[in-house]
Amino acid sequence: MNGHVPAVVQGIYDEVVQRNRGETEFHQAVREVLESLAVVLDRHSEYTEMKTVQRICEPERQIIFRVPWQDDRGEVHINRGFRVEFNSALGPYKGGLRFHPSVNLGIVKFLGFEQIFKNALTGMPIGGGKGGSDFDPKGRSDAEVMRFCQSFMTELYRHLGEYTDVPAGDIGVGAREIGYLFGQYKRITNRYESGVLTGKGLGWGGAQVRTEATGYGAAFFADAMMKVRGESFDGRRVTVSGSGNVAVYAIEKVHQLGGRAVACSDSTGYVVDEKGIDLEVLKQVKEVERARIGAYAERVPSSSFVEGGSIWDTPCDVAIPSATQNELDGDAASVLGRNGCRYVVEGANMPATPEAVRVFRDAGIAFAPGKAANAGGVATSALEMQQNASRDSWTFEHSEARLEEIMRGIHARCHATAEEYGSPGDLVLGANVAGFLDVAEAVHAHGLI
Ligand code: NDP
Ligand code: 2IT
Repeated sequence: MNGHVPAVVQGIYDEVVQRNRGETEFHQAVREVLESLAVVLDRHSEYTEMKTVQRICEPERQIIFRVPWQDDRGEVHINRGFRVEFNSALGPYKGGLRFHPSVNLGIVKFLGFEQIFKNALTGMPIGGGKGGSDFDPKGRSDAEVMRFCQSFMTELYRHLGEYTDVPAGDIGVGAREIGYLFGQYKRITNRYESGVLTGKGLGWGGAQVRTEATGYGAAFFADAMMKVRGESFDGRRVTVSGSGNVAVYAIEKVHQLGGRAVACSDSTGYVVDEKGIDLEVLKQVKEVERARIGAYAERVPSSSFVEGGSIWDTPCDVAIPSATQNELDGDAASVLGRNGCRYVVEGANMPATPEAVRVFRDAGIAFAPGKAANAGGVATSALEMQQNASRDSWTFEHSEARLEEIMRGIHARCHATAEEYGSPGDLVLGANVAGFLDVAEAVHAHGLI
């Protein structure tokens, strides 16, 4: 572990590594939280006595299952499905499903662990969980994706329920997949249980602003960070990695708040457009055609495509990494700093490596961790559950106002908690401590379970 950490925290970390061999992303996520918790354990001996931290580090349930399906040519494929029901102290397990070839148990556990504290920060009654599969949706037809989703849900349904476990989207899972998953759940259970999945289509139980929520929320969070320093998005250059659900709507809100997003990416490379990314073209390329990012540059003369390479070489004032974990390392962080970047706001989950976060700290770059800055997605999922439970649907304006209020509230709480615990401006510590305190209090109240 880095920095000074008391023996008790080091011991908990060593045990997590020992019990979860090879799950490096999970170790990384646990370590980052534990490094913040020494100050809490100093004030709460009951959490040490009752091994509250150790219990939170151990998932309540981990489900791994076979997902067989047939492609359009009749070839049989076997994928692996996961659902880690991490913690239900604050509500039913809640968190997305990721379909990406890199998915393994360690990645699902890191995401589920982060989700516990993120969900607590939203102030909504939701526990933490995550799931997914190593299925690669790229290049697959709608019919193949549908058959995969049906096979996946044929096992997963028995573990779900609006009061038990409520999945949503993540990488590779959007409205199309949620539709197929919901259809199969309904068919097997013979129940129209709207609240069992979030991110549904607007015509059948989905909520306004859920599609936009994570990206909009990250931009609202960045705006709140700037306001504390007497600054704003006005005229600022912004780079946003990825060009999926989070990135597209982060860019949209950045533009609405007066900033100019000049670059975005996918796994093939990045585009730079000094005029500001044209969202109509980006949405057409990514949401409608599901094409590669190079297609943007073919259509927009003011832009250029850089194959491979690092989007973080593009000078900016604000960086919003919104693709995947560990996409921004220490070297990229140094380049950002040298080019004058002042704010880094995580739209993705854990996109900055620990080395990158250290570089930001040393360079005085304001940094927001994903569990705070990207909480707008799951918060709006909880609003979707609330609307489903009351058989109501809110307007776009009302839903967006709620989202903005929640994001500014999370920022204020992380900021205040960092001050209260002696690390002013450290939003990593503020988010970890504030989220942990809510979860730990509930865990403690429920007795030794
Ligand atoms: P999408 O599948 O919509 O988009 C993902 C984007 O990131 C794509 O542009 C993709 O490029 C790129 N990407 C993914 N994996 C890699 C990789 N290994 N290397 C390079 N690029 C990659 O996912 P989302 O936008 O929903 O999710 C993005 C991040 O935000 C994830 O970390 C997710 O956990 C997090 N998040 C998502 C929320 C949501 O509501 N959707 C809520 C909170 C966090 P390509 O298409 O080429 O693979
Ligand atoms: O990482 C996340 O917070 C998500 N993928 C969204 C989870 C949700 O349940 O809306």
